[in-house]
Amino acid sequence: MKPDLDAFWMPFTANRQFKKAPRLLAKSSGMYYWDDKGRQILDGVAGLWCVNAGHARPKIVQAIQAQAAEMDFAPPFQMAHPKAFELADKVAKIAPAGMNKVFFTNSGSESVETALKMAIAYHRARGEGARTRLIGRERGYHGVNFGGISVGGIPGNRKMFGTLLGGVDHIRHTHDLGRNAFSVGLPEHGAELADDLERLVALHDASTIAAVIVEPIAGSTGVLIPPKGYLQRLREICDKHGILLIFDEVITGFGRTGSPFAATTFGVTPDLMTVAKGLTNGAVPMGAVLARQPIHDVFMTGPEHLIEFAHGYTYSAHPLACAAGLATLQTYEEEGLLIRANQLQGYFSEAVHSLKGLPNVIDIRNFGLVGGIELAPIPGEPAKRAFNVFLDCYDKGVMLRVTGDIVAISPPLIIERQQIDQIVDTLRGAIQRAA
Ligand code: PXG
Ligand code: PLP
Repeated sequence: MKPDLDAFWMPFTANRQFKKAPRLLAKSSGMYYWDDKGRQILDGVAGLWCVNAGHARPKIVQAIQAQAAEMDFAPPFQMAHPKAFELADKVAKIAPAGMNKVFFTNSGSESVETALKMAIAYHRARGEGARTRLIGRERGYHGVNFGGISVGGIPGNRKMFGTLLGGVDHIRHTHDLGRNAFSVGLPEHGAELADDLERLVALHDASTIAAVIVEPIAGSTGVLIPPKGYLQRLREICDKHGILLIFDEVITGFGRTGSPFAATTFGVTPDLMTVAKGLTNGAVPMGAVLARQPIHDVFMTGPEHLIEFAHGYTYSAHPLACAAGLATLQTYEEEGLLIRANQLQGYFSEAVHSLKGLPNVIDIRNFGLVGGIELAPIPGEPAKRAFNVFLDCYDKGVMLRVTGDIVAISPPLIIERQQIDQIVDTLRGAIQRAA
């Protein structure tokens, strides 16, 4: 039976285009989707950067089924259930050393709001209540809630929504085609762009700044890889001025870069870290904020019967999400998935860079199991060329993502070499046809 498509106002979708030619997914397993007509589609983007272990993994499916039957919901305020503690403990164990406090949310957007509030409240609790300013980065994506779009730097996600949060500023982004086009792995040039934070410190004074939030690799804006030494430099400047550093690892978390978190891969430990997506393999919505112990401890004062941090969601640490998260981490561990991107990145890198020289390909960038191919826009019609490539690939049985005129690849971490070839070959054809 064909559903009536009218009522569902689709998120981040060209609704009218979609409803004229719907792309309906009906089933998933491993590396594949099947559409409503039974056509097989290779998943080149892990759903939406989240299905890191591949689809419908048996342990995760069973864990969710069993949990739904055993206990559907437990209130997370002043009550709890054992799996919440178990999952927090397991997440802390794979996190960068010292990031051992875990606050659960239901999405990346909620994780971002939570981390921003934690940062401001932390300074206030320490007696530096003037540190309220939040610094983001141009082209950053931090979800869609008001805090997230305020520190975010994607104009299209901001311009419709008024004045946003006050007291926010942005450092420059690191995208530099002039110096870094077709870099393999980390770009050479641009560590000095971290010094842009010094400009904002000079303008606002460090005593007014609570935190800086960046994605270690910017995903949603089109796969921007940090220049060599950039994140280290940002960490040093934050330390120098007592500013908290927040890494938004919603995409980079859970194996995308070849270790559990990009913080580990790049050897830079933030103060707070936001995660979501891969935490439950996308099977149940869940996010989290990881905090360094001393940040948490600042809150743990005052009368013991009083709530220390006035924040939380009805569905924080939802039992289904916790069950899915535990089974997900177990699957990652058993199959070595959190480091598998390391083993495959050489092959993946050569494959995506083989697209160099095709018409309109103006940059290719990659790290771990994430790749971005930037196309020259059709004059006067920005975003159309990449959208055509996306539709063409989908038609040929490969699902990718596009943002503006950039094509993103971020497959499940279980991908095999010949599936990497299939993605790249399909993309090659589509880019040629879009010329
Ligand atoms: N931070 C980052 C770094 C993200 O990538 C979020 C926060 C928000 O997470 P939720 O779960 O609220 O969506 C994200 C999400 C894309 C795309 O097309 C990327 C995301 C979401 C939707 C689309 O690249 N990332
Ligand atoms: N709006 C109303 C009226 C509510 O009562 C609540 C929660 O109790 C919320 C919003 C927040 O919902 P959630 O906790 O799911 O984020």
